[in-house]
Amino acid sequence: MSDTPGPTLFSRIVAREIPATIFAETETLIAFADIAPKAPVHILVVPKTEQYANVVELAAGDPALLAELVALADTLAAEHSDGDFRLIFNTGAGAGQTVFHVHAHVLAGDLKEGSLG
Ligand code: DGP
Repeated sequence: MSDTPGPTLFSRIVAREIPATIFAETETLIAFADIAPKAPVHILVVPKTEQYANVVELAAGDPALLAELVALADTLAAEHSDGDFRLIFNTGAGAGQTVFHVHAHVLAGDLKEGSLG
């Protein structure tokens, strides 16, 4: 969480300090299963750097990395579903963001009732 000192939860997954089902890893990104899936395919795609808290900061600070993230989301959706997917960036606590290390929810298949990431 943002006010917890030290590495973010997702940095701890990158460091393999917290186990996760990892689907892809590049020099800059990691993708793993969401612990509480809201659809048959629910993958988080996360920049390894924790310097960007949300997608607005990422877009301003490193648009090429944002483009890489979107391309990896597309690849994963093609691998794990029919290629169609939702890409959700909860931005701000009021919008449901709980981990302040930018991440995209890649959702494919029918959403669980009332769920949008
Ligand atoms: P958000 O609410 O947009 O900040 O999304 C955070 C997501 O992170 C949420 O859907 C649940 C997921 N999550 C929380 N803790 C863990 C964890 O320890 N492992 C994994 N794989 N996902 C987690």
